Amino acid sequence: MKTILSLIALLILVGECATAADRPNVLLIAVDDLNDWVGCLGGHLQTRTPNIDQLAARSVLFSNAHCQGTMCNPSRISLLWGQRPSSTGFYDNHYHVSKEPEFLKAHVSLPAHFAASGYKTLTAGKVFHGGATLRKHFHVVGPRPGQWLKGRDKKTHDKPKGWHGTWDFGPQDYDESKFTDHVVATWVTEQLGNKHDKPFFFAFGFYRPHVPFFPPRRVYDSFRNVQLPRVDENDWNDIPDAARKVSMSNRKIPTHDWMRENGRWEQAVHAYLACVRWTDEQLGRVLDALDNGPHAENTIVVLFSDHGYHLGEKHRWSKFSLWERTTHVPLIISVPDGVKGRTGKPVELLSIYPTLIDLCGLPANPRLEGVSLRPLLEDPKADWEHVAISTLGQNNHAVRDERWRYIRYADGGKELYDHHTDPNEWNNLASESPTPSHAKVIARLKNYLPRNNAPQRGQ
Ligand SMILES: [Ca+2]
Ligand SMILES: [Ca+2]
Repeated sequence: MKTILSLIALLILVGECATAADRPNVLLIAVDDLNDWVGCLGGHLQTRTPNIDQLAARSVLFSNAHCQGTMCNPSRISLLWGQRPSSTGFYDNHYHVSKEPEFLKAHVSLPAHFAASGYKTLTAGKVFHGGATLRKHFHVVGPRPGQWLKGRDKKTHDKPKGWHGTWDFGPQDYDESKFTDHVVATWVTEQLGNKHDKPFFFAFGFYRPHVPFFPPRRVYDSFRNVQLPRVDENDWNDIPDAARKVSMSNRKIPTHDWMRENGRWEQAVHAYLACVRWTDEQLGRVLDALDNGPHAENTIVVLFSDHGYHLGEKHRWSKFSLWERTTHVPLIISVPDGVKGRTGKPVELLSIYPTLIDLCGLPANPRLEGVSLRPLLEDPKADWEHVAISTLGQNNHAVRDERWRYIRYADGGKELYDHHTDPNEWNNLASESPTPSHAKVIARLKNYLPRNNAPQRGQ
């Protein structure tokens, strides 16, 4: 009897191993602060991203994807733990999960979920913001060389005092192989060329185009006569006070007036475009390694940015807003032998966690607040009843559907934009007394506002 039980146990074990071995690998690629200045999204006519575009061509491209937190830390916590900022209470960059042992005990991160399901987990570069808890989530931790290379990067030195230390932009002249994203990409390519004894969950992140916008001079010089984004001089006349407050609170970032008065707008746009191009080159190295390596046929690839970015649009810079320019992100998912296409249905980065465990056949996590994107991966034209919600600070939210953006601030301030007629969000249709049809849109979208309203952690 004992022998039979041992045999059954062995068969179950063999069965489980066979199942785990058959599961696809996952390559999750984060790009920091990349807006829709990507060829396949058409955000800037001069942007050059052939590698992102090639990945999109063999994937499903989500052209109406949005972040949940509107800066690095809350966005990445939301994505990696599968909950909204209004549930996690992580709304800002200064306070990380590593300071919350109870949160870490009570919630399972995306990589930890894969590790618990028999996957080998690897990481490099910027995936978590901060990263103090990396070893709890990944078996193998590669290089994380930092946002910039102190001692090598050449500062421009003419920025006002009080700006965040990373705020700088301009070409750099040292050896390209020393640039942080090159170092990360090199390590990733080596890992992708290796055989692994288990399926892998591999999450890595590029630092550019986050500030400092420091690309190699070769790449910088390949752009000429850059075009500036369009701005409506009177844009702020119809926005509520709360919008001014949340988007211009002291973030130690340049004002648009400073950029213009000091003649630096064009240089910053130029450097950002060059950083996007440089990052795309590094992505190309990684995708070549995947395509030419042993995992080409059995790896799900996901590429996303943690939030968008303003380069003067709506008279402001950086992230930290509830407007399209901040919330809209590239999101591309490639499934082996999967459907290729493009969808404009509103989707959230929050869906990455449930989608990946769905595609890989892993157990559900009841804490997740997002929905799996599998229906759209199988048919990009499938019916889709969901909206995308973004949050900035406690109880300020934006709701995006296929056509509209509705913003509701904690003090009751409102904005409504019609993307069919106003893709730049210049005309606030909720400013005074909305028309009956606009009031109807607001009433409908209001229903999607999150029910949770967690206090900010770390206060
Ligand atoms: Ca970021
Ligand atoms: Ca306006």
